[in-house]
Amino acid sequence: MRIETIKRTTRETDISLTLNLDGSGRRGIQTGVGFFDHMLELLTVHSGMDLTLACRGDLQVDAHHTVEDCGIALGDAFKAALGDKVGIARFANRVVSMDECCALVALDLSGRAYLAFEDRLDGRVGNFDMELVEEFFRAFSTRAGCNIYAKLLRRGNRHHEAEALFKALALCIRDGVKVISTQVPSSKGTLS
Ligand SMILES: [Mn+2]
Repeated sequence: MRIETIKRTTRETDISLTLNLDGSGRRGIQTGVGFFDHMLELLTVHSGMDLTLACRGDLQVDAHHTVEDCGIALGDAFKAALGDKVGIARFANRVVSMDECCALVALDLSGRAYLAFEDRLDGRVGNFDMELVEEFFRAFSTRAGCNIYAKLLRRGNRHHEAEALFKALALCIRDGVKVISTQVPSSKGTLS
């Protein structure tokens, strides 16, 4: 079973998270940041994972620690749940349009952490700073040990930009974690 539970407590956030890679989009997400909850729900639904996540963060400061630490916890759980990666598809890429916006994401579950995030997002949606989209992607890729390339092919409304990026990442995860063989998909024989 590719399931992992993480508890992570710091002076800035207190997180409980359970992730099932082979789920059906079931979710219970509460971070205290409405727009971020919306993005994590999209990520869950479109990836086909199950995710329960409760975070109590220092929102009196801002949403930065909450978003970053949820990315860390999700990345840790994802890496642990993926295990030895035997048989996974590993590579994925998706293009997702969202009204006037369009996002491209490529994913390699390589074991190496690298985020190439091509756009500078700014401004706010609700109490969510758009620059936190990149922070989340970076925290996730760093801790999951994966390579993510993300680019908005067409920009527009901030809500749509974030949504297109999260949906494209979700679909890449759906494709990348799929078990399609009995081999580790690497000429080195390992993706650890
Ligand atoms: Mn929306």
